[in-house]
Amino acid sequence: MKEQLEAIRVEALERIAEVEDIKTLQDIRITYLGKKGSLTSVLKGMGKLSKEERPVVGEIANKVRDAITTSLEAKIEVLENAALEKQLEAESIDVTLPGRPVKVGGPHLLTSIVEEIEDLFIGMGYEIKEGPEVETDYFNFEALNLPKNHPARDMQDTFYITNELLLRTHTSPVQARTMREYKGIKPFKMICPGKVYRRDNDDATHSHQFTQIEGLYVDKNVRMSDLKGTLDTFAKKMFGEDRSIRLRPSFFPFTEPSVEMDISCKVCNGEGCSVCKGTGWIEILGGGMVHPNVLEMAGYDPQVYSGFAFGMGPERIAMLKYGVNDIRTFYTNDVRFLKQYHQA
Ligand code: 2NL
Repeated sequence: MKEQLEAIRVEALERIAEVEDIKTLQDIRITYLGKKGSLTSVLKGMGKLSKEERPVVGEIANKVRDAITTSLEAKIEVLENAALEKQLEAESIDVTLPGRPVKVGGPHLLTSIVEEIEDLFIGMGYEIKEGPEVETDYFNFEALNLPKNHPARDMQDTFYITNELLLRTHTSPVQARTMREYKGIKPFKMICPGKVYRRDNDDATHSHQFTQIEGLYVDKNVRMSDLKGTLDTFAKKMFGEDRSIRLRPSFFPFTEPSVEMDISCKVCNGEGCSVCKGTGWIEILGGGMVHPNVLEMAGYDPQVYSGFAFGMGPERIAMLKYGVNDIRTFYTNDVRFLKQYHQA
């Protein structure tokens, strides 16, 4: 039996030494140490030995088992290390290779312009307000001093959904809602950017959907000179400190008096050129003092409060600032157009 055990030891260690893969190593463990393994079956025959021989053979058997186990574990470590080395080798990367370019998107030109205008007015203490694009007849017209059958309603051809519901034709209803929210007592400054809709045939200067930004300041003692100063600051920040503005009388149903603002043409500096059509001035926006009827309908006492309001088209601003000559390019989204205006 001692010879048998010794033979197992020699054979097992030899095979372990030769083995090249972990799977075969597991098989070897089972062959010798498993439940039906050769060492195990030798040990099972120990019952037949004499009392004196048993502990001697038992000790040898334990040593053989320990030797095989130790050898197996050492070999497993060797093989595992080798496998890891091989994997690291296979997965190595060349960090000196140039990277693949990643395509980065950016804001749409109109988004950039709207955000620039927002930042500018936030800097002057204005809050940004938004409202629904599907509006009621009341907030879109009635509350803005445009009662039913008012001739000025014909000026804006409207997309009606029902008799009372429509796609807003301007962002003014957001302002009417804000005045109501502030219950005729709170002074405030706000601007409201957003999409508006008009029934129109699209061409280079008209679109049935476009964006508008309106501003409103309501407080005690708000005056025309406040409007002029605010718009002057806006024009200079937006188009350059060397621009000047002028106000011309105009008409809007929701303001009285109403004005239109021009900036001096930056192409000819007021001399007159094709961009300003020889006048030296370019029309930018409209505004005025909030009509007392509008204040009153919103709950502000026109004897105590006054306000100014203005409205502009970001498309027009962007077209003037960047020399875009067709409003439709904002919506057809040709990437060759859009790409030119990514400020990374
Ligand atoms: C333009 C002119 C304007 C307003 C908008 C307004 C709003 C309220 C009260 C009074 Cl709630 N006015 N908005 C006033 C004057 C002109 O827009 O040319 N927009 C593109």
